Amino acid sequence: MKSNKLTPLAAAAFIAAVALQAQAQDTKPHVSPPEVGYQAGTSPLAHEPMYQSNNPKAPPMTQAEFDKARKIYFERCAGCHGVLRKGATGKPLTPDITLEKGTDYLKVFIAYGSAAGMPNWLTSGEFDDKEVDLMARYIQQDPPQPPEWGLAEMKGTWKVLIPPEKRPTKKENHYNIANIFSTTLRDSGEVALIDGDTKQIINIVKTGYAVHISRTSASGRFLYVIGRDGRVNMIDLWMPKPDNVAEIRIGLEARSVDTSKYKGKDGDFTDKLAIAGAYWPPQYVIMKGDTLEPLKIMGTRGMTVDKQEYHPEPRVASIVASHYKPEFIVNVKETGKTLMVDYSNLDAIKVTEVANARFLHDGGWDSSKRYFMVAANQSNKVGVIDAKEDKLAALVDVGKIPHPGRGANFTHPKFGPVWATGHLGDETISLIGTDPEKHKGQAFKVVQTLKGQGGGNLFLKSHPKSQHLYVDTPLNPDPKLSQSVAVYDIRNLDKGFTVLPIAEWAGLKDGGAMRVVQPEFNKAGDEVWFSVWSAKDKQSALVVVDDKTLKLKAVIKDPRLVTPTGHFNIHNTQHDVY
Ligand code: DHE
Repeated sequence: MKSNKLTPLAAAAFIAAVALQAQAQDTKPHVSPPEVGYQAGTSPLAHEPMYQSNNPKAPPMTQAEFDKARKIYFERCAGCHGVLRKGATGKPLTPDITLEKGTDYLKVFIAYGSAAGMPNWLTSGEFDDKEVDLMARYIQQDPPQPPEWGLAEMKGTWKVLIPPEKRPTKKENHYNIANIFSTTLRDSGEVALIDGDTKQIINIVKTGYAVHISRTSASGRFLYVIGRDGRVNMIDLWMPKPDNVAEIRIGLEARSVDTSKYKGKDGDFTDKLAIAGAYWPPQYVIMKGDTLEPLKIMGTRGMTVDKQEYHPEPRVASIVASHYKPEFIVNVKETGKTLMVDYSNLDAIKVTEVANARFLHDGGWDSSKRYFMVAANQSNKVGVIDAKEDKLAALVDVGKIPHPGRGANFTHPKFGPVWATGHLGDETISLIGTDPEKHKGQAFKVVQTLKGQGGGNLFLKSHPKSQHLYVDTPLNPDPKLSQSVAVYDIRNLDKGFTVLPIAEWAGLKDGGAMRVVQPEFNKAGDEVWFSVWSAKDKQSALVVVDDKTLKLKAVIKDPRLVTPTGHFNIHNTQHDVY
């Protein structure tokens, strides 16, 4: 943006700070630049009014300054430092710590960043001198708390657009529903429903702000989509033109949604319940599966798994529905706990709290669907949750900042069934054995580590009918890597990988960043879809690859495909095929 000068006092403090850092031997970055960029996304809380409390010890701020700083904080800082500044990926920034450091010292860190991963906001041109000063003063004030969001607020946003009795009684369209893709259009707050057979857009459906993921109901008829603003949309795929039938806002900021999938001796919960997890307030909500009526809200505030310290804002990360029991598996990020939530009696709800590891994020089932493999990303571990026994089967050390999405399952030629994760912080792919019966020696151990194109991986995928493993690297700073994917031949993993130039194949004239993100198979398992993700004002596309030949099969371009990122094939999402 502007000038990058510091006052002499601040410059002196900078030198002192660097010396102090070296002394503290904290010079090894523990957060990579791609990770910082990824975490430091805008929070919808930036637009929530919050109360300013006056701490007499903190440097003075006018209301206008405070409001401006608060907005910047929620746009740039909250993702790493937390809503209440108690620390997450970034360090805690509560007044007990910041007041002691003082404005000049804090300005240095904000301006120049730190070796531990704090971005250099001034020298990168993102902030000017005034903004650095503003933020240094702001983080010495008491953190303002966003409002709570209870049943009354939820009900105030709850809309049943088409009641269950007015919905189709049979499928009223000719689409092959099982092969529809729901593609996230991140910055337009929509999903594109795309016919996987014809590659035509069926409908663009309005959803929440910066929409995040889509999940399918157990029957495959309904699609549930969550926005970062906590809005859940329910889409009926039986309608002549599939569209929203219900919506609700379950919190002020959220990332995860799923639906009940258990059918067995303890009941048939097919399509009966939905669940969504919030970042703020820290809570999850169980809803009626057909209308999204909120039934039960459960808070996640509590003690951390390791130091057993109170955490005021443990965010709900991935949620999956168990196939073994009427349970949702809810992973809580900051406390590092996996909650096995028995939904069979919501009036006497039973939650088994499994100690896992801190900073739980994303994950997926192993091929038997008994073990849920979840990344504890800042702990560099994958926790293995046994959904049959409701316990932690293992904690596996993997590479730096594992980020599996839902991961990838395939049969290793030597070690049998494995589940794979890539990493944001390094170029490796860890293959973890998942068969404790026939391959006991390898079960829940890293059996092989593949070398990939580079760090900045977000997602990887395979399919039971495929011989390939696809690995993206959208957050790698090198455009060559962020715009292509690596493909491994599962039968010959030692051979290395083939690079597919996906963004180049898209043939975009004005594509900008063109980050290639999230491989997703079609129902038949013979083609793989990728998003070519550019900025909102640039052209994006979807690229479809033939899995057998690894050749380009189709490019889907349409002005309505704004910032496509994740995509979810109905059949594969319904049956947890990945
Ligand atoms: Fe995601 C899954 C959180 C940024 C695309 N993301 C998830 C899940 C969580 C999460 C907790 C697991 C949901 C589940 O399984 O129930 N994501 C976050 C963040 O907190 C983070 C780091 C920062 C933010 O501000 O949101 C973040 N995510 C991103 C992106 O920038 C991505 C690449 C693009 C986008 O659309 O926003 C992105 N996240 C995804 C996708 C999935 C996901 C596509 C689902 C993967 C799957 O295969 O299921």
